Amino acid sequence: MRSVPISSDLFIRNRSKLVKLLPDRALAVVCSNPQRPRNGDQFYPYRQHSDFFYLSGIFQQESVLIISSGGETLFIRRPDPKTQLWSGFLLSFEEALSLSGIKEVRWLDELEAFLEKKLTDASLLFQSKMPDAPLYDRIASLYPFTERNSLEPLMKQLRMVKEPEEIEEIRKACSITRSAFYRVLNELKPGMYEYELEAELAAEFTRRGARGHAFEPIVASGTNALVLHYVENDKILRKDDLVLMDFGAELNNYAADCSRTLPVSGKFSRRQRELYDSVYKVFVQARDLMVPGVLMGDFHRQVGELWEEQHILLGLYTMEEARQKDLSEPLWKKYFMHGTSHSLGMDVHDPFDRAKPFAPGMVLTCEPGIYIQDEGVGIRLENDILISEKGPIDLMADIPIEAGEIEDLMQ
Ligand SMILES: [Mn+2]
Repeated sequence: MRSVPISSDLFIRNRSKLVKLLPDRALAVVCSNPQRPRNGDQFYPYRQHSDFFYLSGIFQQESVLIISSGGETLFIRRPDPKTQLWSGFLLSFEEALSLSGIKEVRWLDELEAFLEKKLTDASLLFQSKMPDAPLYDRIASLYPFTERNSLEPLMKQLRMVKEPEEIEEIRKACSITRSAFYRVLNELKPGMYEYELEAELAAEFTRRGARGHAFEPIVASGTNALVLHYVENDKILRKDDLVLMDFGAELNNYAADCSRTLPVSGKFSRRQRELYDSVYKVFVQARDLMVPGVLMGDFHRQVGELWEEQHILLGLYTMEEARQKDLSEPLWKKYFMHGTSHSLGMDVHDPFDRAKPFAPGMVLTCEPGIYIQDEGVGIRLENDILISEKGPIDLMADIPIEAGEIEDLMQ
């Protein structure tokens, strides 16, 4: 094990919360992710389905979880010598019980007989959305007349608010992400390639027991930062440029999501500093707005107004020009065209219901940015924020962000 497994208490609690949301006589069927073929006889590195992991703590493929108010059963592959020889050990009943807290564990080859019996008195079968999962297809073909509903809305409701164990995992992922950032601060030099910084991030993630990047990292220098989802990371870092990095470690299936923008030379030019400070100012003000009761849409609009003030100060447009624009397409969107925030958890963009206000236990990113085509500059700063009764808790408060501090560290 690269990292300490999460206590089964979490998964026991998660399942009991799901059972409370299930309608009478409903049976929830949740399948593990299949292995995704890559090429030839090779597969992509295995990643468990987030819903499945949330409810079971089990990382193994070809596993099925059946949950109803009447009980819970976990099906896992029957260990056989050939699989164990080639692919390593499969979970035993005892190991599956200790990871998940599920007392009834059975072999997968007993699933059909089990469902046959269960489905006679269950009217609904809930499945979470997942393309090309052979197990789902098989179950669907066996019971074509059973009413099927998506588990997705229920899982979204649950996963939006994090349990203490989940917050702890995100904190750890943030701490690993912080180490990686320090490593980049030390290594960054003009003339390097963007992918060399990507490698520093990956090296630190792996060294610290993370499974690697939680998402494709962005290392975008100069005008590449204007491409919001730039992942080529193959250009040379030039001394007068900024480099925008959007990166985060994944630990025990939980993600961190951080963005920093650094001067390649170690020192911001006057204009770069002006722009950087405007992003930092909006970041600090936006973070203060992240309190219980706020709606995501209203939050973003408020941040847009903060931006308008900064844009005018930066000389990008005048107040008169801003007022002339119709409200549906405000001028600030020209320089800040993405959202300010998204939910973070097992998925870097975790399920989130925008109709629900911010609530304690939610972990949301705060990521204002400025992108100026005419000047060839893009800057984004992003931290992960825990919503609490006592105000926003910045889980990345210890990752350097202020321009002066960044310059000092790069000397
Ligand atoms: Mn983000």
